[in-house]
Amino acid sequence: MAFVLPDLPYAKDSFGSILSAEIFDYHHGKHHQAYVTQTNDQVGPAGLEGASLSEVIAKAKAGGNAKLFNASAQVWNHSFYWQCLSPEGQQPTGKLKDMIVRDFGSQDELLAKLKAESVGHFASGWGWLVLDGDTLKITSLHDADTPMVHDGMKPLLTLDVWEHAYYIDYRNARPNYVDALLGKAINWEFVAMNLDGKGVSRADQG
Ligand code: MN3
Repeated sequence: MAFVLPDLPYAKDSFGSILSAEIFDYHHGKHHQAYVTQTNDQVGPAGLEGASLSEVIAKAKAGGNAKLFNASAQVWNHSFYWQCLSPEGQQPTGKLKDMIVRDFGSQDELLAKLKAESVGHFASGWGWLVLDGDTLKITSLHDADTPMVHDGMKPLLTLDVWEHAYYIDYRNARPNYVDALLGKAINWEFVAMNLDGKGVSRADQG
């Protein structure tokens, strides 16, 4: 069974000036689609027909198949990223809010650290908020690398900091893109749901 491009969980024109419909046309419709196509083209030759997306990622990593790892991990990373965004401007609440205060001191401090990590990440990659045991941690990963192949990294929230994620709307100004998303466009309900440690399953398929 071939992997598919998941639908966006919102209308592509619902973010106003934060993210334009045009950026979704390219980022979701072209970039994410290309990773899906590249993955499907390589699954058969790699002997992984019928494996789930997360199994393909794990086996490509273990087998040193960098080309398939990069394509398949990017399918998963983007499927997760879209769900981390919301046009509704939420705030963390409940257990997640308590954990943020416990581990970072305040929500502002969490956002400042996630911004610094994401903006400071050299070249292409992803900023991450992950769960390590019972502790919230901030990190970033290069290129297509993904938390599921690292111990102590249960995915909670990601920011795509590849240039293609922001260049149409923000040109080179990665800090403005990160500020806009963290300030106005994070789906904190989705982040809180991932505290169950099952975040990988929410962007898996097959
Ligand atoms: Mn991207």
